[in-house]
Amino acid sequence: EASEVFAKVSSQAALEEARVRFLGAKNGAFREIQKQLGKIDKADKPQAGQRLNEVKKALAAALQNATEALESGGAGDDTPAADPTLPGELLSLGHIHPITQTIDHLKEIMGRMGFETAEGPEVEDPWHNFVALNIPEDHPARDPLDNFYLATAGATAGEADSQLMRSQTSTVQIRVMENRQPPIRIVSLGRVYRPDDPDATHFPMFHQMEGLMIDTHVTMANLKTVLRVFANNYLGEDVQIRFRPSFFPFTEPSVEVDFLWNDQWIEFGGAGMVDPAVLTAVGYDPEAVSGFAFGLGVERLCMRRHNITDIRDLYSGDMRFLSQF
Ligand code: FA5
Repeated sequence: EASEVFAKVSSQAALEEARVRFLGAKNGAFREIQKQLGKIDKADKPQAGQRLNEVKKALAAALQNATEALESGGAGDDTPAADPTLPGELLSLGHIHPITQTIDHLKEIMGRMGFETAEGPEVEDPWHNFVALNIPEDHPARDPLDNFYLATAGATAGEADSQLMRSQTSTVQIRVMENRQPPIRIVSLGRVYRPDDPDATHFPMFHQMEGLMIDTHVTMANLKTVLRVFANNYLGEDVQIRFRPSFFPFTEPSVEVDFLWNDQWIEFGGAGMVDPAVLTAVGYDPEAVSGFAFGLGVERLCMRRHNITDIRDLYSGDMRFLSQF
């Protein structure tokens, strides 16, 4: 009877009730039978004791089976394994990473100002990453310790035949100018790589938005206007930005651009007027055309807009963080 009842219970409470009824230490049915062992003839006792042990083992096994069946969701014989009337579980669909969303948004804003998008490879040669950008051989930016050079057979890191993960999207300026004639108005968004130690505002892989505009009368005033309109569109009308004099080998004059965030100036990009040496390197006439270029940190823009205070959160893969965007 006990085995039958154990096999049919459909809830923990019913199982516990049955356990107490049959196997309870005080008044369980099994205990009652055990008590009668004393009344049996001495000669029959060993056999009766053995039989009781067998029954006890069998009941323990039946109880164990019933417990497991309840835990695994199955229940007694007459209870269906699954309840078809319960609501289904929602499928959790993936969604677009905040940086990819930012890239789409930036392209859209720049597109409205007439900038089309251009692409370039992430594995580059020193010509596009340095030489054509007026970065001479002995410049510290080319140091193998400051770049991810590839271990290419037969090539020496930093030499003309070596390859590296691009350290800036300025490479795409060169690729576009090598293949097209002015007027040019492009942006290029993609990954860049530097062996920087990660902290709240640095990561060894990050994204830049490169901008390039070349025409007959492009001036610094155009550059400042485009960056200001961009910042107001993406970060809001009330964002404060400032331009600081700076130096890049491929622009002259050069500036760095900061936004104000929680009372601190944070640098979000570099920019300037394309250096005549660069225009010459790609076969343009610096007397006939001029232009500006800029390179902005996509993560820092995304962080400012969404109030993300640590860049590492973007790449932690933590769904609790990512699913907020
Ligand atoms: C450059 O990379 C220049 N190529 C920018 C440029 C383009 C200047 C065209 C003139 C003309 P810089 O190294 O300062 O400049 O990097 C630009 C931006 O990338 C920084 O302002 C910052 O926002 C972002 N950045 C740089 N290093 C990191 C990093 N490790 N992690 C996250 N963002 C970074």
